[in-house]
Amino acid sequence: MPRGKIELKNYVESLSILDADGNVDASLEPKLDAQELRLAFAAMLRARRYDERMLKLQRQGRIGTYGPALGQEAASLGPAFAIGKNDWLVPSFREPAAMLHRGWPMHKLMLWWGGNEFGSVVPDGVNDLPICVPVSSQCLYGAGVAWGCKIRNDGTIAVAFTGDGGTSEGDFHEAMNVAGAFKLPLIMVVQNNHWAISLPREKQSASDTIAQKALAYGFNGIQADGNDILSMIAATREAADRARKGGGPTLIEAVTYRLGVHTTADDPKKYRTEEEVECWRAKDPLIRFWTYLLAKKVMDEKARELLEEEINNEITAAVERTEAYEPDVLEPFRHSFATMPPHLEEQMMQFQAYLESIGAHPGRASNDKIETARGIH
Ligand SMILES: Cc1ncc(C[n+]2csc(CCOP(=O)(O)OP(=O)(O)O)c2C)c(N)n1
Ligand SMILES: [Mg+2]
Repeated sequence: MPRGKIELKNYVESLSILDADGNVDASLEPKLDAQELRLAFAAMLRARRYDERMLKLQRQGRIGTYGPALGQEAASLGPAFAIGKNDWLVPSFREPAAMLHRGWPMHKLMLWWGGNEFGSVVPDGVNDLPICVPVSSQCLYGAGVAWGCKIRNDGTIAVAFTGDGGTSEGDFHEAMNVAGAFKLPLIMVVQNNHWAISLPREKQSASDTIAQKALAYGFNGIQADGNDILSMIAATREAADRARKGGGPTLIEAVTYRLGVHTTADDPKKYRTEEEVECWRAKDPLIRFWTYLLAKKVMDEKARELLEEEINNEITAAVERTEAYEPDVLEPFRHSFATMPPHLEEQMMQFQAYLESIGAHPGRASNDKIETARGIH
């Protein structure tokens, strides 16, 4: 065989519908009625205010380390908004907008960040996996869930989230490979927020785009403006339609920016400039969407005020509920087994005796706590 050329399908699409000033490209505008538009804005605002409060709670020592999602509300909400209740969502930890929209009560997310494993108990009727921190593990869970959807053949699909840093992990590539080879109904959303802690996107990968990684695995990739909720909804709808029709997976690269710290344990001033942050602050997804809604006369300032008040009340009630929860240091013993093995029970008793000897909160040494926790709705 002489030397030749193997032609490759070698492009990815890009999509931007609302520009940085909130002007819409009407030819690409997804179909959303006024109620849906209001709902999407409310969900983004709710996530933003939740995020702000969480940062304050952390600074006050009332929760543990927190990883803000400031500026990534559209990238995370769009996919959740575009899929159905029976579809599956596999979040990482920067998707509060998606999770709150899917039906996670706010206090559950707060419990999670407070270090309480009951924040991982999925609410009844919500087809999500809990918050998951190991970078890129979400990709394999997503592929597995999507495989389940395919076997069940019930028309459902899975959406999994990871970050730009996540694309350097083996898990991402294994998941992409199996998703392509098995034509799984998976939407792999990569929130390219330009940073993986202190590592910039350009040092993460030599690829021009993250979206193009899909091509090597035999499926579609699209680079969507992740700070534009309309682009994220449109790109996900298209990918979901394809997946439901048996057309296989899609990789959506959501181009966004982590406006805040990586987590509260991080100081980004050490590795990035204020000018860069300011440049992205001007592309704030909430401001853009709000400008669009005002121009469309779908909402006005009065409606916004009411919404702000409603959200503020919800957050305050969620904080109260979270803080009313009495921590029990014996919970880790009870968490791993439905029925505690005798050796673990013995260790728990010893630990309880120790706690009592030092006058610490002894917890309750019974095995019914998990059931009680399932009652946390
Ligand atoms: C397997 C694994 N390695 C390392 C970490 C520590 N860690 C947490 S987040 C993070 C960076 C992830 O970057 P990216 O995927 O871009 O997501 P982002 O934090 O920007 O949302 C790292 C290295 C981890 N959680 N899991
Ligand atoms: Mg990142």
